[in-house]
Amino acid sequence: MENIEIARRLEELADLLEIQGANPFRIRAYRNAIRTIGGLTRPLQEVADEDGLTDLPGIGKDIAASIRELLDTGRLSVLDEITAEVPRELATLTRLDGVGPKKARKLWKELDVTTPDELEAAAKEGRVAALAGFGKKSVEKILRSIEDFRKHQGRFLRAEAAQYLRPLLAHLEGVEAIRRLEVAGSYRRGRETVGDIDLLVLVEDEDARAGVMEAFTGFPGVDRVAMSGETRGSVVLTSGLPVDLRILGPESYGAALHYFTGSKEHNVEIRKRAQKRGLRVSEYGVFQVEEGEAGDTDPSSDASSDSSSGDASSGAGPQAGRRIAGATEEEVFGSLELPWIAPELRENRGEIQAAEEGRLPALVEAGQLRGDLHMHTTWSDGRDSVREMAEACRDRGYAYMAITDHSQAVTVARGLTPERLREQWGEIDQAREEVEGIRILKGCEVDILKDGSLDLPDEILEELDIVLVAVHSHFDLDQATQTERILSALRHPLVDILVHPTGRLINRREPYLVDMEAVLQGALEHGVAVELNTNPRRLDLHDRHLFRARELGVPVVISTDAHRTAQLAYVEEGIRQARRGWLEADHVLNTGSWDELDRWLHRSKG
Ligand code: DGT
Ligand code: CA
Ligand code: CA
Repeated sequence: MENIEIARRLEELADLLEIQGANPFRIRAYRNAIRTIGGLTRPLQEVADEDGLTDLPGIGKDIAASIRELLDTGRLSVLDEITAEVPRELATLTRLDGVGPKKARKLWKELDVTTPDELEAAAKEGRVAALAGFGKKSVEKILRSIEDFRKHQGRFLRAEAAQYLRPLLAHLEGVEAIRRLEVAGSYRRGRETVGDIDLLVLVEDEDARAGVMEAFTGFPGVDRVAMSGETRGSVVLTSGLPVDLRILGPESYGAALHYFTGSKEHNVEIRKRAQKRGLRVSEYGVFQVEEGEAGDTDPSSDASSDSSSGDASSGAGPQAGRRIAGATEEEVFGSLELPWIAPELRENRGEIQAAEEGRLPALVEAGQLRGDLHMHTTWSDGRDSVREMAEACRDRGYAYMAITDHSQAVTVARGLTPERLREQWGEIDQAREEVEGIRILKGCEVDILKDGSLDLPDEILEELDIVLVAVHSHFDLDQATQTERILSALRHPLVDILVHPTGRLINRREPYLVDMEAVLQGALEHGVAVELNTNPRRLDLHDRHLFRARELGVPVVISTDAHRTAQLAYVEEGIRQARRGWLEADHVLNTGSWDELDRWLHRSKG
């Protein structure tokens, strides 16, 4: 069982205990343990085998025993016990914005509400507003978050799906008959969330197929098998993640990889292009349309899409005609006189035309980043020290980095007053001496106050090497007010980067209402860069806005917003998103050398 799954179960347990009204110390102990697990870079199994779980901070004997039980059996008996008393769905209810454990308990005890559907019905009948502690405003908020919940239900953060998937991939990599193994679908295109996983495997020997299918459906992490055919299987993992597997032969592997990578919209455009050339593209290959055969009349409907057997060789079926390509993706694109197109671009946003005209972007790569310009330490809500963050950045090979703890208004994150910030500089100076080979910038993530002014006085901002600004409160202003608030921060002459510009939390919180076009224009006018925050829950800016920033010439900074050293690895998520936004190294400020960055930081602002 993966760390993240264990953390999930413990989180569910803590939520249910809280709803039950259990001892707050016990609940806090679980929450601390969950935080510890979140920060681990090694599998818990390994910790359990080598050092013992109780060596970890915040993990006592009882919780260690729970983790052991999960590792050994996949079950958690305390969770089973409590779900006999407290309905399990209530844990989901606490995830809704505006419903904490206390409110969930009240809804359950007094209205017998346990699911979002029941809550919605009760709210619409006015029964929720009648409860003590639920005002009209909070009911409206709850109704909105139920809508959001429905929109996202069943979609996994890509980064989470990646963790759930890892053990299955490792398992399949050990199956001898499998020559190639790739994840297609939205996952390969690098979307921030995925609905399911589309796995493709190349098996040369047809007789080996059954064994491969068995290895797939028999994987211990499979919760249930939805279907299992000769070339196609479908399972749901214990994490709830659905996974489809398709077994392919060498002649059609590339065509299938292209087809199942999608997107649907990209595929439709590809089929149109094929049609114009007297070709037909399907998941089996690219075929010459025979004389007298009309070919697909409607490229948006493809007869071949879900045939699982591959038994379609008669008439004008998907494998009729002379095959001219199919073994590799390069071959498929090549048969349509196109260069290979990176999966992140395959959203039908002009990539086929760009390919045709030879102007596909040279997409940015992780290795091109020279530094990380947004991170926290123990001075505010981070977990590691300035020095630890500096060493970790140096170990990643960065030339520069910025320490950017919160400013005073963000009290929940223990934001820094001017005095505390000055104190921190002492520690940064020390780290500069002790950690060689990396420039450490003194920065701050300065809160944009409700009226658009900044949370720290200019005297102190002037002394900083780099100034980040962000919205952390008053998310519910109307669009004109919110936009103006942010624009006034951009006009401030000492501001360098607007971070997590839309404030969204994927599947949890919608972006605040803001006119991003006006914000990007403002950033351009005032010489401010915009951040692509690579926290997998944020990925903010998202791809369309990155694309627009590129068009306008607003520099983008890719930063992790790490709150511990392990989170510096979030950069991979961000790179995918940047590529989906068509960004090249030149569009990204922190691909520049230290001299280039230094020059930019000393630019004169418009
Ligand atoms: P997801 O799973 O919702 O995150 O998104 P995808 O893009 O992975 O979609 P999925 O899993 O339904 O299908 C995988 C790919 O297969 C999809 O990107 C394109 C291809 N595909 C599936 N159904 C169709 C279809 O009806 N027509 C076409 N042209 N392609 C399809
Ligand atoms: Ca999919
Ligand atoms: Ca699928």
